Amino acid sequence: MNNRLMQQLGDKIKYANFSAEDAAKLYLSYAKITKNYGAAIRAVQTKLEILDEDFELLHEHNPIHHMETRVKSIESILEKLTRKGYPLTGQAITEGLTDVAGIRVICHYVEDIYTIADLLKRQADIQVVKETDYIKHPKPNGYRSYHLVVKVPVFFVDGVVEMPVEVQIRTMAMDFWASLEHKLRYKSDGLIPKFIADELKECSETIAASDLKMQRIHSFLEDIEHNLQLPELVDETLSQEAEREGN
Ligand code: 0O2
Repeated sequence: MNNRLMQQLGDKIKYANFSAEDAAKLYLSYAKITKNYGAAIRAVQTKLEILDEDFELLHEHNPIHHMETRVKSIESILEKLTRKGYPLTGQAITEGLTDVAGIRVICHYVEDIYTIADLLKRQADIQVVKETDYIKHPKPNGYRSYHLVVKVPVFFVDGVVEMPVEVQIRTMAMDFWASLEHKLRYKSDGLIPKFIADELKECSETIAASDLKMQRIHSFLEDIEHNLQLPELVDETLSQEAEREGN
């Protein structure tokens, strides 16, 4: 039985002092973890979908382009527990990690990120555990995103549990950058050559500048729509803006 479970956990898990019995226990915990954290993801995702729909009705604009969700893989959980010096147990996962459940919210514009974050944070049953603004304060490598860890109540058969969910909110452009950087880091075992790292950083800055320009154009178009001005005026003002910026 234990050997079969060990096999199911896969060859990737090669930790010293990790017995077949530990593996079997963890495997059983992981099945429950997948179910419970999956439920927490659905609870937060539904909130976000409702906010997006309601915002669209009120403002004729969907702040959310799309969402991606995942329960952290068992390999990734074991790697993180080991890195943090926690025991490889189900209890350590639920008590020590806050990113087992993850939702990535991809927005159209930078302003949408803050709109969605604020609307989620102000909900009475949402408890903000951690908030990091990597947009106002990008990481040294150029990573930009808005991170929230929230706790949401999930009603199980045995009672209610406040479950943590990590919500990463970013624009499509920021997501494009982060995906490539993640892939590069993964392929190069974390050691990205300096010239590539420099180029990535430059790309991140270009992307941030483009995000701001797109935001300005979008806000401008919204103003026009609300003020019902003539299309010729739109062209004129857009070209004036471009001239001012030397494009
Ligand atoms: P995965 O596979 O995406 O889940 P910790 O979570 O304890 O390591 P902290 O400070 O809470 O530390 O984490 P932070 O900085 O908020 O980052 C958590 C997640 O954000 C990461 O999860 C990544 O998904 C993403 N992230 C953070 N920094 C970068 C970065 O420089 N590049 C990219 N592409 N993504 C980043 P994991 O667990 O690393 O990976």
